[in-house]
Amino acid sequence: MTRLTRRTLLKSATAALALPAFARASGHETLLHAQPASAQLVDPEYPPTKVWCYNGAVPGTQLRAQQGDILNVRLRNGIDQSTSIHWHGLRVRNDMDGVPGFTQDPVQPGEDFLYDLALRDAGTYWYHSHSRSFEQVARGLYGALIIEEPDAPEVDYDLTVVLDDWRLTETAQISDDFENRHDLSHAGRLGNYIHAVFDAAPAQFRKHERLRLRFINTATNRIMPVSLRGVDGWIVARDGMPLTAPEPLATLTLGPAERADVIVDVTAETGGEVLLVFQDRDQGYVLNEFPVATGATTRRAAPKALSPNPITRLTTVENARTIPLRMEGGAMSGLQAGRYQGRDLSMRELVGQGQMWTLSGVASFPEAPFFDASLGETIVLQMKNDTAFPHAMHMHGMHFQEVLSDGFGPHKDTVLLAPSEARDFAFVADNPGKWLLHCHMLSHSQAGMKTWFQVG
Ligand SMILES: [Cu+2]
Repeated sequence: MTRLTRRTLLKSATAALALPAFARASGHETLLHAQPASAQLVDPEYPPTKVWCYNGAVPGTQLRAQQGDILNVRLRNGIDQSTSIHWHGLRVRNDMDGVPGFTQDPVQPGEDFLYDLALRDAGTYWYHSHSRSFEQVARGLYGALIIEEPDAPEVDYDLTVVLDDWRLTETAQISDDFENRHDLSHAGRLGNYIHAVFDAAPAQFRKHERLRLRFINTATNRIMPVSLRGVDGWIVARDGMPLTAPEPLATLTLGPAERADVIVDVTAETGGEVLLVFQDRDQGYVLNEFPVATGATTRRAAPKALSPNPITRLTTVENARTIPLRMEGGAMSGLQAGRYQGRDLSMRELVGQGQMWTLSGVASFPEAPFFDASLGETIVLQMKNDTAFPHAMHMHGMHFQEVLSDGFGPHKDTVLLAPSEARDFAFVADNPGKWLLHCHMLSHSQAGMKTWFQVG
C-alpha cells in the first residue's frame, strides 16, 4: 500500500476548500442525490478519484438548519446498489432512522425516499449511508448536518472540519477490498490518506479572531487524534450536545463518527500560523495550515456554555435496569463460539459466515431484541471490551451518559472503548421504536458487532 506524501496532504487540503457544498434548509425540500462522481482528493499530479457521493461532492452538501425546524430531505438513489441515509446523532422518529430492512425499505437504484426530520437539538451532526456502509461510506456517501442554536455564541468564523481516511491505490483510486478478512478481524479498514476538509475557510486568519470549529470524524475505522497550534480555546460540545461547562482544549481524540465543537481564539503572532495536526504517536503531521495576519490587540472574554438541548439529564440510576454488553471476538481474542442467525456456531463456522465479532455472544442481529425497554425506563449499559482492539459503540435514537463516581458524563451517541476497558453508560429510553446498537468501526459492524433493542 502506498503512503502518500506529506506534501500531497498539504496541497490537497487547500484544494478541498473550493468544494461548493452548502444548502440551507428551512421547511422546503432539499435533494441529496447519491451518485458516482470524480473528486480531486489528492495532489493534481494524481488523477481525480472516482467516488460515490451526495450531489457531486465529498463531503456531500452541508445541510444547515435552525433548531426547531423541520428538515425535509429527498434521497435520490443514483448508484447501482440499494441505499438509505442515517442521521447520525439526531433523535429522530424511528421510521426516519435510515436502517434498511429494519426501519425502512432499502431505496433501490433509481428510487427516491423522503426523510422528514424534526430538529429537536442544536449541534454538530452528520448524515451517511447506512446500507453496506463499510463500502458506501468509504466511497464518500456522507456529509455534515449542522443545526444552529437560536442564540449561537458570537464568533468570527463557524467552520465545519470533516476528517476522513481513504485507502487509495497508486493511481489515487479507492481500493475496493472492502471485505478484506484481515481488516474485518483486526482494527478495520484503515486508509493511507488522511485529510481534513474545512468548509468555506478564509485564506488566512487574524490574530485574536474567534473560530468555532465543528470536527466530525467520518472515517469508517480510523481513530483521529488531532490538535491545533496557534490557537487557545475550549471544547464546548461533544457529539452535538453542549457541555455544561466548556473544557480547556487539548488533543482531541475522535473515534469514528464522534464529533466535537471547539471555540478557539487565534493566539499566533502576525506572520505565524494556525495548524491542524494529526497527532500520530509523538510525530504528528500537518493536515492544514493557515497564515496569521495582524488583527485585534486584545482577546475576547472566555465563552459561556452553549444553551442546553431539550434532552433529559440523568440525576440517578438508583432504579435503573443494568444490562451487560460484552464485546468479544476479533483476532487474538481466543473466542471459541458464538450465536449467529439463531444457531450456535464454532469460531471457524462464524468466520465462514464472515462473522468475526460478537456482542454478548451473538454475531450480527439477534432474532429477538437484545433487550426491551419500557418507555421512560432508565437503562444502564455495562459495556466491557473483551477484545484486543478499540471499539466505537454507537446507539441510535437516543444519547447516553457515562455513569461516573461523581455524577454523569456528557450526552454522547458514540463512545470509544479501549481494549479491556469497562464503562457504564446510562440513558432514558424515551424514543419509541427499534434501535441499533453497534460498533461504528464499520468493518467490525459488518463482521458481527451489531445488535438492536426495542423501546416501548
Ligand atoms: Cu469495533
